[in-house]
Amino acid sequence: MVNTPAATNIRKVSKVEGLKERSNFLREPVASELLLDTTHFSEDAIQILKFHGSYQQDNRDNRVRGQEKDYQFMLRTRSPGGFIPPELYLTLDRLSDEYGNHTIRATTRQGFQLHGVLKKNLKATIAAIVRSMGSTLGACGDLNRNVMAPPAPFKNRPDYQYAWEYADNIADLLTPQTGAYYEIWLDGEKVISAEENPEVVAARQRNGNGTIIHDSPEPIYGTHYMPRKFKCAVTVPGDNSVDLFSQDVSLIVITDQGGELQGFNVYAGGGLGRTHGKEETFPRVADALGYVDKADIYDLVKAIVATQRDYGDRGDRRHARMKYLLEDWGVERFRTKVEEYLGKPIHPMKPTPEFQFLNFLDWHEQGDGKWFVGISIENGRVKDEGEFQLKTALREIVETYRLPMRLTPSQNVLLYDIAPADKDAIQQILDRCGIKRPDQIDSLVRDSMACPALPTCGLATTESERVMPSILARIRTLLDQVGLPDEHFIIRMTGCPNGCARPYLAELAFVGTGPGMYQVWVGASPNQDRLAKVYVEKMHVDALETTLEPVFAFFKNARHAGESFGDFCDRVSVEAIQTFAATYQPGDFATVLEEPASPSPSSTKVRRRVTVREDVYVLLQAAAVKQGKPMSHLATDAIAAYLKSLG
Ligand code: SRM
Ligand code: SF4
Repeated sequence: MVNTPAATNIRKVSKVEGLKERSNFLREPVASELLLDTTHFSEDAIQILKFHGSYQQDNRDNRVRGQEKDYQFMLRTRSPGGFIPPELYLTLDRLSDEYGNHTIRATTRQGFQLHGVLKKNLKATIAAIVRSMGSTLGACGDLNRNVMAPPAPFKNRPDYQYAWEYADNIADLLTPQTGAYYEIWLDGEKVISAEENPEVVAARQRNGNGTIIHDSPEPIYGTHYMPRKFKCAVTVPGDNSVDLFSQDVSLIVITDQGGELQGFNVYAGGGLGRTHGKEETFPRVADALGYVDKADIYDLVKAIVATQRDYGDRGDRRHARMKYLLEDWGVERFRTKVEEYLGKPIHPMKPTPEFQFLNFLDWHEQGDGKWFVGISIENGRVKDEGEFQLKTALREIVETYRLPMRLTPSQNVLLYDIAPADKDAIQQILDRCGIKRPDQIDSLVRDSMACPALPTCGLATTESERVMPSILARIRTLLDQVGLPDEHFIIRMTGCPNGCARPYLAELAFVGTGPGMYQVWVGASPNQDRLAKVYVEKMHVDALETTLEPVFAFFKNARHAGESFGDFCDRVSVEAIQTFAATYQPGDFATVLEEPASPSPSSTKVRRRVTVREDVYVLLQAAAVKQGKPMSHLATDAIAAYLKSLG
């Protein structure tokens, strides 16, 4: 039995710990304040309201000095694996018009958000979601958040089936057990959407060496819930559509040759949030923890939760995510503690293929004769605007064909279970409503993400979603000018350093630092298994072209054949790019460029520029790609050899 540190670990606890303790398991002060005829909740109630899946916000575009803020609420669904039944989608669509801002937003964790709901309409909105087989319970707050899983509805892939099944089960295992949610929003009526798996029910009660808090309405969480938000994903070998290295816990389904589930590889301690200027906060990729048999998976998850619950930092919320426990302890000590709660050793990881970024867009046969279609949604915003009528299209399709959907971790939507006979009609609706097919969308746009930021997010320091389209268009123009047409890489943007669009795992990212200002990050891998690094601390949005032109010119000049932008930046190093940019003159991309990162053996410190004719440049470029050498090396060697031949 693990000797839990409950009292010893809690030195001076943060204010939120007291609020959780006094909330009577998430009831107060929300329940009382909801009855008041006010536009907003108190600061204390706001913290507890988050556990119910709602954030108090104000429309920051409408702030007027001396006047009350334009208070409104954001609601977020808890949708494991991004599953949205047709009834729920149609309800969300209706609610967004009746009570919200007429848009629905697919999030980076496979949920939907409504924005702009007034306090007086909160109860009706949440009740309608729950009655349509949805939930917002635990979508925010210090507990397990929406569990992610690959969205592709492959019916002939047992590994994918297991990933969804276990995403659902882990979500159920870690759902808060308090009756507060149903009491407050549904007057006590407990609406059950699906029977819980009996194994999950049994696992929740089972006491593995101190994982359970006895006689508590919350056997897994206890009175104080988690020290901070907690995020899990379940995926299959090779599929990194869930950004598994950014999660507190990621489970990888391991099957035998016959497709039978054997167990799970487990990664732990990922997380992205940070604060500018505070070096002690940082993004972190998850460590490999080990492999467990399928029979132990729920106890393993409980053991990890108990470790973070009992040893996570409850004094400083900036240091409270589980990634800091992993960082401070090291993975060995963390694993030993988890094994104590589990009561048995964790085995070495099973070998798996490399993980890849997958977006599942466009039409695919799903393995049982039916089809799914992946629709790219710019920054996840489902709306009707001008000729672009996505909200209308989705409503019409779901209403007519009663199709379920899965939201993707890249803010997109997959409609599935489409009968072959309905395919053409559905594509016609999409075409009529101006919805572009994935190959008609610039690939930079298609695979990019931006967080909502202004005007709804209270933590935004600058724009994100609203400026991303113009930023991507400018980057495309620049790439064309530099001579990198059709180049594709992953670009993400956030309005502050919290990392909601997972920028630190993008090949190129912009992280808001203040009005119109961004930190620029480069060098994460195209498959999101390596973190990016800061290239420029502060870039004004107007300086986008002057900041990126040298980087793209260097990339064009010195990349290896087929090398992606992120891999290139990582290989040559941020410092080398900075050195290169320091002497770069605008327009230099049309000349033979120097490469300070890896000088040829014969080079000296003094470097000079030589301009060549365009046709020679094109030949040089082709030869450089073929030989996998920087053009500067090739040109130097060729000129040296020629001059030598002259005697
Ligand atoms: Fe986030 C806070 C939006 C995914 C890290 N996030 C917020 C809030 C609620 C702002 C607030 O606290 O007042 C944002 C609401 C904006 C709005 O107007 O809607 C917000 N986060 C989002 C969403 C909607 C962004 C999106 O573009 O889709 C995502 C909702 C996901 C969901 O369905 O649950 C969202 N947030 C993420 C992710 C990515 C992920 O989970 O895969 C991260 C980074 C991963 C991680 O957690 O480490 C993320 N959000 C944060 C943080 C920093 C946490 C930290 O460890 O420091 C905050 C601030 C906080 O918690 O104090 C935050
Ligand atoms: Fe808000 Fe920052 Fe998250 Fe963007 S990254 S939604 S600005 S908290």
